[in-house]
Amino acid sequence: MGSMEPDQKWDVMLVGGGFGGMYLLNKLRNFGFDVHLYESGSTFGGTWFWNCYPGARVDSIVPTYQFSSDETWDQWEWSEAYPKREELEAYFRHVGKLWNLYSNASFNSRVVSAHWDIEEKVWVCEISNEQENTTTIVKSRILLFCAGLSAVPYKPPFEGVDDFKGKIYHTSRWPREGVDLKGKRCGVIGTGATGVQVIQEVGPVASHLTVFQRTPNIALPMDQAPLSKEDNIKLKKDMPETLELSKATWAGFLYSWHDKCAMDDTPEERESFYEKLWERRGFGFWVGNYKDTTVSPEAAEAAYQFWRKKTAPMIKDPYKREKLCPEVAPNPFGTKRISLYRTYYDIFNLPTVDLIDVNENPIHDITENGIRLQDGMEVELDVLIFATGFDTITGGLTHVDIRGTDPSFTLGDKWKKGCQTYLGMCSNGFPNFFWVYGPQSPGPFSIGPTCIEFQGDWLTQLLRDLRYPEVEKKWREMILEAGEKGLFKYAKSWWFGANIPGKQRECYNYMLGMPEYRKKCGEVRRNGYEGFQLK
Ligand code: N01
Repeated sequence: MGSMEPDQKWDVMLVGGGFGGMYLLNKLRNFGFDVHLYESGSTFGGTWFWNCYPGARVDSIVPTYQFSSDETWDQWEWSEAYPKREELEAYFRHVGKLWNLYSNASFNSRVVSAHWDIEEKVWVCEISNEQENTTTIVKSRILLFCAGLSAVPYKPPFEGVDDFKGKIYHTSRWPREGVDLKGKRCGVIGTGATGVQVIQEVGPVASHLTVFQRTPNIALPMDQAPLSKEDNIKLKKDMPETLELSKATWAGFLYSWHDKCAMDDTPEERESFYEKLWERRGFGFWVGNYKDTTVSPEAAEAAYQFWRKKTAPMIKDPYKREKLCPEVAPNPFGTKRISLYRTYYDIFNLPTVDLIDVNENPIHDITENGIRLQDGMEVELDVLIFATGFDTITGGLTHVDIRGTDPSFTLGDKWKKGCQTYLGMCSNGFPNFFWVYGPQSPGPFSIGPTCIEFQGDWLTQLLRDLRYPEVEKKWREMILEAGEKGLFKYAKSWWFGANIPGKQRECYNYMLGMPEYRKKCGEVRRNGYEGFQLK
């Protein structure tokens, strides 16, 4: 156990400094909570801090992918419809300063355990600072995790990893100072959203790139566009409607499923509808498609074959074409995370880029020179990049030693046979413990900030509504502390309950004077009658 921060006990402790942590820190502090945020990275950003691989950029369009409160977007300009992570980091710095969040946040601080103290009714949390090699113990009445969906990278346990003489990087732990890949023989395992982005960047600079694909990505063209000053003015002008619309749509995008089923239209009508969607680019061909696209096998197949017809001609080599756009859909269209590409398919036309289907020829092991495949072929590499994703959704909670009222098991143990939550924000047996943008929430099926702000507002209201006993406790502590001062406590007076036999002897009065009392009551009123609730 590490050292205990003297008298450090928060009302609310936030874990994670991305959209969720920042939003809740600002919100809860404004409502008078004594709140502090712990982030394992060295600044705000969350997933955008950690995922600093080449080519990382958001694939949700910016009017929706940002905080909604006026002051945050009013003073900020985006340079592209889908900004790079560097721009997102600058945005988080802007909001961190604007909301003055830095003073209530500790960085390089990873929460490694959180145990509920049944006697004291607090969470006792161990925080590790890997840079300084220290651990600290902090207590908090409420624990609120904002670790997101992608906190814990996944690296498949290939044999021989330690033998490799070259460099190995996981995209989510990419060195912040960057890596020079020019002239290097690179291998990328994984073709998810991250794989697509990293392949687009590595392909043109590497002397050779080998992509190890298990499942082809059904990627759609990104409707990227530079945003001028005028575009930003228009975005701001439209913001109130944009926010209204994104609250009303299925995933928080600015479009929703079409109100028809695919087979309600004739083949010609369908073709013309698909063409229109395709022209718009972006995720429209997914979540703006016929409403039964992810429900009806015929609808999914029709969408897939249209996608294939558009995509296949981009790839010259017939082998790569069939691997990237197979005749038989790898999954029903739209049922696995679709990505947005800029140059992904063109990259495979470079003579220096190879594609290996690991279903056909699986990775056997990693050798000192590279990757050995099942058939004995060895792909020699200088750099091996794992774009193999995360222990997604639950990892951010289950990889922390979180123990509730029964200390014999962790939250991860509880969920081994299936995830159990209420409203996707809390789990029975773990009191005063919540999370946003996590298991059993709309998380991955929504634009991050849209879901986070809704859950953040809901939880803030819950904490405000339920904290009445806490304000009462604090008021009592303050009254008793003031009563201890001076000599009043020595007098046998009714002020201190001394006149009634058996009555509790304590201070029954506010002793700091009327001006202070007026000030305090004014403060409570200004904070929305903090601590009051009418039934
Ligand atoms: O991870 P993934 P990701 N052998 O799990 C493959 C968000 N995101 O980091 O598909 C060979 O999607 C695996 O193969 P398969 C977004 O929500 C957003 O790409 O399982 N291959 C897959 O191809 C996204 O969905 C943005 O068959 C192996 C890949 O590794 C989520 O993060 C950008 C393997 C992992 O893909 C995760 O995306 C990036 C093995 N043993 C990410 N094990 C933007 O906003 C795994 N794979 C842009």
